[in-house]
Amino acid sequence: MDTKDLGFDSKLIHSGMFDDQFGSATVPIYQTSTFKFRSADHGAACFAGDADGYIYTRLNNPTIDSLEKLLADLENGYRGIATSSGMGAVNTIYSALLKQGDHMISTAAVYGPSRVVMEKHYSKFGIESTYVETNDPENIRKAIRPNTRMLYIETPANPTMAITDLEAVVKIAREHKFVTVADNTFCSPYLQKPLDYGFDIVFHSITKFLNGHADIVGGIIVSKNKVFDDTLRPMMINMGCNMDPHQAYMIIRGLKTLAIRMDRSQENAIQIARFLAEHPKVAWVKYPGLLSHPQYDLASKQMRGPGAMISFEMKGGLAAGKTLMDNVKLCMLAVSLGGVESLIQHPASMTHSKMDKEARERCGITDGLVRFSVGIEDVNDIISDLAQAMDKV
Ligand code: LCS
Repeated sequence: MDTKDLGFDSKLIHSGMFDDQFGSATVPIYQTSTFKFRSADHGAACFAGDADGYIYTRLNNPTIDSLEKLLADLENGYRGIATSSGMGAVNTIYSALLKQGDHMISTAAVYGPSRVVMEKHYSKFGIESTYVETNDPENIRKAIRPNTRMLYIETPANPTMAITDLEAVVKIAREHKFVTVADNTFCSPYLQKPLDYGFDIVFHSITKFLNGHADIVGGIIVSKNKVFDDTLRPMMINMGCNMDPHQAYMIIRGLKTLAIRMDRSQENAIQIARFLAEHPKVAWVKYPGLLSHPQYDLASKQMRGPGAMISFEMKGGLAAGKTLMDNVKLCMLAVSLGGVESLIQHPASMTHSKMDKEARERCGITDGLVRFSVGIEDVNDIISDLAQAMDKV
């Protein structure tokens, strides 16, 4: 069945499926490291790319293929490349598309390790990078150098919730002919599809909303065309950051409920954001579904909904934030995000602690910032939990 024209929710159930010999209603788990060739000629043809056939799971595997096709359908792309983690996806992209002497422009408040690995490790190979507030496209123009080859954005950014205008930045990148990459982890393709705006590559930490159950670490890259896929895939294979087939199965299973999970966590998030915005101990709330978000209109234009991630600043700064986190009971004090369970964390001491304080504050990650990933629990229970923890502050 051609699934390309199905509605998004139908794709979640049917894309990537294939008929096995027993008529399995789910994608079977091919838990094997290697595949038998029918003959020497068949093996040779598989290696030459002239025969349908699998070789070795680091290169390809039917269960992983199924996930890759499913994500390509969801993102309206050419093909997916599954990786062992979101950082596996980040490193595949950096390594495959940048070379010595190249320069990359990126969102200032990008996920900490995506920046750290570039500044600490890729710099050793002569790759330069500049971090700007990409929520103002003019900052990108100002950062362009003759050797700029890539624009790498995260929107909404983790954890400032700053939004980058997909249409506007693609226009700049096209004028200057650099590759565009979007980290779509905070939205999932249910809420936002960067390839539809002309981006070349979109990727996710699959660990988050896509898998949705806090039990897998993984990543996925989707390219808009074969040329990018042909450049990225050998890098993933040769770096060895492939996914395991059992993980791929679990993610396919989790993806079936993506739409209903996103809808419920987003409904909860809207109510929680309003509760926080009115709370006397909260200095401000950044949530794309609140009119107070400086880019509310842009978010409404390019995102199908405001999502389930909220950032807020406690009036008492670091101490107040820590007291809040020490007192939540239902909401888990844990990093990661995008699961069915509500997770709360403190970026300055956790996800972004490896950034120096000055750079962190320059991109809006203040000491009192709290990041909240809203789950699908009963919203009244979440609000009661936050309220009792706020009382302790
Ligand atoms: N991109 C974003 C936006 C992320 O939030 C993360 C992980 C990654 C990439 C990397 O993915 P991973 O390798 O972990 O699958 N974010 C985390 C966070 O906010 N807390 O813990 C991990």
